[in-house]
Amino acid sequence: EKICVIGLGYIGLPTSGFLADNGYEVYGVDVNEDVVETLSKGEIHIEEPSLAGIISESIHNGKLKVSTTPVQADIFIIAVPTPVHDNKTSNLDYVKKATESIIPYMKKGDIVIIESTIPPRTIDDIVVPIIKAGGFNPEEDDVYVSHCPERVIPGRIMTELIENNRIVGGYTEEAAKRTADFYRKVVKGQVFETSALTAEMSKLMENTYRDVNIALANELSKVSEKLGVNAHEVVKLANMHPRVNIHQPGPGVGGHCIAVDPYFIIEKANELSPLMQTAREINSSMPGFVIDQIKKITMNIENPTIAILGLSYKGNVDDVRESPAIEIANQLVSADYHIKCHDPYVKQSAANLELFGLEESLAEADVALVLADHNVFKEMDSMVYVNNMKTPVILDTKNCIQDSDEITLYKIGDLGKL
Ligand code: SAJ
Repeated sequence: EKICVIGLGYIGLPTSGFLADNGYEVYGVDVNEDVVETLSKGEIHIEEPSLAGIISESIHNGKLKVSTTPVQADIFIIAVPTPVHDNKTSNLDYVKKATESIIPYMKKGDIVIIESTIPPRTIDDIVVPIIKAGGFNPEEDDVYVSHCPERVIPGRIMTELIENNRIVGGYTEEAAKRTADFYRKVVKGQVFETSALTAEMSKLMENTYRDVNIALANELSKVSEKLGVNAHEVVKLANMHPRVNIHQPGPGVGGHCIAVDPYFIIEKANELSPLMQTAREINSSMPGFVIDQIKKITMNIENPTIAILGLSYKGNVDDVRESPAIEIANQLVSADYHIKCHDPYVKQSAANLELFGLEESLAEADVALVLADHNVFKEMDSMVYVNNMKTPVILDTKNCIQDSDEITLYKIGDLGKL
């Protein structure tokens, strides 16, 4: 069977490599010529554990071919971005264009799978009409259209692609069955069949569940600061209860999924989703809360210099999309702080901020602001702060830095003592 994957980003590229590794003849398509050129040399343009080896091997053994235009195939997998506009409504342009782009290459009996995260009813109201306009009749099962939402977590994609359970929502029952049978051949997790709408909604609720729970933890950190209690200790102890799982407070929610997906539900049911909307507001307010904490810590320092450690949206990844750290850095600059950023994963071009080496960023700094829980920061000896900074004061927003006698360590939501 021949598979054509549209979109070679964080989902499409690992999926292409994974399927090629499973023996399929895979054609990867991306509109970005630079991406296609890099990949055709067997190199990759994103950072993800174990991905480089699989791509290089499948390009060199010919199982994976890349191009800027689709080819005829038996299965089409669409994995393109679904961002939100500035007003937080969904932008489905890439899904529409990708679906249109495969029409000339489709034949009867083909399976079309949308893996991108999409608002409820997108398969029924947007994808299927495009395919019908292309001369097919998915109602009559002359082609099979399904939504199988990706559920992999950056940093563990290659493992989760194999291990995770999958939801397959078919436009028809037969579409669900055929699509699910395809995934059953390659994944170890269970594959559940349902309708397209239920699959769309289930995926969105997974990420919304996380967003709401993280908002609860973030609200706790604000309340804790007012009450002078350590939020992290509260979370740890409350979570000893068998039915409680409070999430971790932090500088906000980043990445291209959890900070975006709730809006796909909100736009369809605005008046019925106050909890989801408030969760978004709380999480979006966290960069401002971090700035207030920096203001408190540097109250008595003239022209303070802040070393920012970590710009990606979470630990051990290079992705800065929707990263609260970038927003915090920019807000500090606007508030006339002198900042020096360091992130061993992030490329200067992606961050749009000047980046320094670790010691350079700490040199002469009054405060080190930790915004990502990279392992290298967790494992760092506290003498690195002592030896480089003007004063070894640290604000750890990710609860990942070990305390020691030589440093003054503050955690997010734990400045009550100041
Ligand atoms: N975060 C917190 N506190 C927590 C957990 C996370 O502040 O307790 C923050 C992180 O620092 C980060 C953001 O939330 O900024 C999101 O991080 P994450 O690691 O929870 O999730 P993502 O966005 O990397 O990936 C999520 C995953 N969804 C779920 O776990 C339900 C993943 O399985 C999805 O495939 C992915 O979204 C996606 O593509 O939709």
